[in-house]
Formats: sequence, C-alpha cells, structure tokens
Amino acid sequence: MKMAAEVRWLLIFHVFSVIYAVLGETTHRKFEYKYSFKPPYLAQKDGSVPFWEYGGNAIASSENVRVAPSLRSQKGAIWGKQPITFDWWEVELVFRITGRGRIGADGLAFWYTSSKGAYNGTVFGSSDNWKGLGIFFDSFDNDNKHNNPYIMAVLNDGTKNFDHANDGTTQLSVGCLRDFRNKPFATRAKIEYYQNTLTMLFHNGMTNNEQDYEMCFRADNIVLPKGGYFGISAATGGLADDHDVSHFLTHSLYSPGQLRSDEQKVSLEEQQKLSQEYMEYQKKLQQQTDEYHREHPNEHREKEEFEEVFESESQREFRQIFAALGQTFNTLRELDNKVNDILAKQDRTINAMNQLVVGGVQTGGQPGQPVQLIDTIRRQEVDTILGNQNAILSAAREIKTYVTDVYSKADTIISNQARAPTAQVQPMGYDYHSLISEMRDGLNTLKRDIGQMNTKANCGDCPTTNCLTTTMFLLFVALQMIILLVYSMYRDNKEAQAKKLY
Ligand SMILES: [Ca+2]
Ligand SMILES: [Ca+2]
Repeated sequence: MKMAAEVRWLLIFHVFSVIYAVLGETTHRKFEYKYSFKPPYLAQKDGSVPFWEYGGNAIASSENVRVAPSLRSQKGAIWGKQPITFDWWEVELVFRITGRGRIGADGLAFWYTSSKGAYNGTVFGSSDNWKGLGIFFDSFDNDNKHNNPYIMAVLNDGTKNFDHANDGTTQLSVGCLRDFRNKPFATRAKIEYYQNTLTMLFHNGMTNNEQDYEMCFRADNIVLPKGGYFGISAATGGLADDHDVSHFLTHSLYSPGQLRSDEQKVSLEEQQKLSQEYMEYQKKLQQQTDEYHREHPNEHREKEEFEEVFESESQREFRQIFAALGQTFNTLRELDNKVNDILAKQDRTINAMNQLVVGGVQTGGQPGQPVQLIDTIRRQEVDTILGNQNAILSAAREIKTYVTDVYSKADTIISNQARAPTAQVQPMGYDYHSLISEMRDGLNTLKRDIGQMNTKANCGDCPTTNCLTTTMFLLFVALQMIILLVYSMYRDNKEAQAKKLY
C-alpha cells in the first residue's frame, strides 16, 4: 500500500513535469492594462474610464459599465481609445444581462474592428458595415425560430449590412445556442484570437467557479485587420434588459520564443539593480519597524490580541474536517442517485425479460406442435439471467440501504459539528468509567481472597506445598493491572482513530 502511494506520487510528479515542459513551449501571455477595465475604481470620480471612451446611453460606475440600461430603445457603447499594438490576443469579458421579462432584448456585442464604431448605431448599439469581427450575444428572437438567446461571430469586410430580420443567420460564421440572461452569477466569455484561429469559451454563470468554461465555437483561417480597436456595445428595443460589463481583460499572446529573448535582456540588466533596491528597502523597513516598536511598546500586546483573530490549529483542523465531511456528503448523495438509477434500469430490464419470455411462449405456434422458442435464448438461460438480475437487484438494494445509512450518519455528524463548532475531543464517558470500576472490583475481590488466605494460614492446617506465597500474589496483581492498563490504552487509541476518521 505504501509502495503504491509512492509510485502514485512519482507518477504525479512526472505528469506535472511533462505538463510544465509542454506549457513552457506554449503561448506567452501578457496583461494589457491599456486595453482592459475592471472594478474596483473602474470609472474615476469624474465618470471617465481610463483608456476608454463611452457614449450613447452607456453609464460607467466604479463597479461596471452599464452599456445599455433596461429602458426602451437604449443604445450605448464603450470603445478603447488606442488601436492595439499586438497581433494575437485573448479578451475575457465578465458581464450580466438581466431583465424582469421572460424574454429580453436586444443584446450585447463585442467588437474588434479596424476603426471605432458609433455609440448609437443600428447593430446592437454600434455601427453597421463594420470591418473586422463582431461577436453578438443576441437575446431577442427576430426570426421567430426559437433559437435565441444565441451567441454568434460575424465577420464583415465593411460592405455588408447586418441581417437583423434573420438574426444574422445568413451571415453567421460560427455560433452556439446558450442562455446568458438572468443567471445567479456573472456570465463570462473568453475570446481568443491566436495564429488566425478564433476561439470562444463561454461560462454560463450557474457557478461562481472561474474554471467552468465550455467551448462555444472555434474557427480557423480567420483574418482580422491589424491594429484594430476593441469595443463593447448594447441596445434595447421594445423589451429591455440591463447590459452590464464588469471586466474587460485583455492579454496579448506571443508564440514561444517571441518574447523570451527580450525578457532575458531586461532581466540581466536590471536584476542586480532591482535586488539591491530590494535589499535596501528591506533594511529600511526593518529599521522603521524596530523604531516603531521601541516607541510603542504597548503595541505588542495589541498585536498578540490581533493574532487571536486568526484561526488556531484546532480551528483549522475543524474547518478541514468540515470540508471533508461536506465532500463525503455530496459524494454519498451522488452515489445514492446512481444506485437509484441502477435500480430503475434493473427493473426495466427484468420487465423486458419477462415480456420476452411470455412473448416467446405465445408465438410458439398452434397447439399440438412443439413450442418453438427463439433459438438464441433458452428458458434455462433466461431463468439464470433472471436469477442473476434478482441477485444484483437485491445487492443494489442492500447498497442503497447502506448508503442511506451512511448518508444519514454523515448528516447527523455535520449537524452535530455545526452545532458545537469546536474540534475538542469528546470525553470518554461510560466506557472509561466502567473500565475503572471493573479494575476496582477485581482488586476488591483479590483483597478479600488475600484476607481469606491469611485467615487460613493463621489456622495452620493448610497444605504448605500448594499455598500461594505473598510474592506470587503481588506478581499476579501487578500482571492483571498491566493487562487492564494495556487494554484500556489500546481501546482509547482505537476510539481516537475512529474519531479521526470523521
Ligand atoms: Ca436578434
Ligand atoms: Ca432567432
């Protein structure tokens, strides 16, 4: 078992080193703050967003940009001030489209175009006849084909008008059917343009986990104009949603080796200087800290009190136990569901088998002729299979009972732990006391026996050869006590281990 664990660790280590080696050869990413915005302080006090310009009905706050508010016929957009200076990029959008209606309108657009679009245009709030890429989150089903909300990428060379009536299906490059309205968490889109491949991953906002992206589309041989502008726009119609974008995070992407030589040059030149600065800074910080402590000796106590705010070892242990229990609970619930599934499937199979048998006899032909069963399966085999099925069924039921039992126990433990949130070990209680009283009773019996022996010895008529000596007696008592002690330690140890398992 130990060996297996070591082998497993070795395997994991190798897998990680391989992944690291592979990643070392993959794309290099660099955050581009001049083409990004995010909270807090998304908009400054005067309402402007650094490196961006917005207009139309768009409003920027410190938390997000409301590109179009939930009022009728609103249009707004926000465009980057500067054209981009890199070829390949990835943009992560975090947005929420929310409205009180069962259906909303019109939608949100992400743009990468050779020039900035309008702030009150006809295509989701910005200009038609764009040159470059538009990715549309189209909420409203204009062509009534029940295929909205829809996410689509539309390329335009500057000559085409967007086909609103057909929801762009005639011009669609790629897309996917995803609901992005009224989600419990923010929806996200990751748009990557790298070496002429356009990829979009979408996060449906059902969880708060940033990793829960799924593929929406991927298209090869996409040629976009160089040095274009990023933008976001949105529009409402007769129906209206709030269109809020909280994060626009741009990374430039570089192929392996493209950046590395430059970076190394920088590091060699500046490394020494930086490390020296760092050392000086550390020294200064230490000096100032010492001075501060000398001048404020009482602060020490406050600091200690402050440290009490942080969790102790037992608290951490408890938190870990709690998390593990939660996981166990979820796993058990899944297991229970699966067992239920299996049971349902078994029932269906048995029914089907029974019907097959009945059907085989019925199609056996006219009376008087030998019954012809289907050649491939015989009665005996069917019986065997049925027997097996029943065995599996009962086994599955047993598993279910067992799982339910464990499930309820885990539930009780979780609720108990929640009620008394400390990681203290419970007192031993009855068992320990009974053990001690057992020991006491044993000693009392021994004492009584010794007394009797003494009386007998005083009588002088006991046989001398078989009489117990006092040393033997004491030895026996000591032996019994040791055994009892060892047993109690063993039991305590086992109980402690059992507790640790929870
Ligand atoms: Ca539409
Ligand atoms: Ca449609």
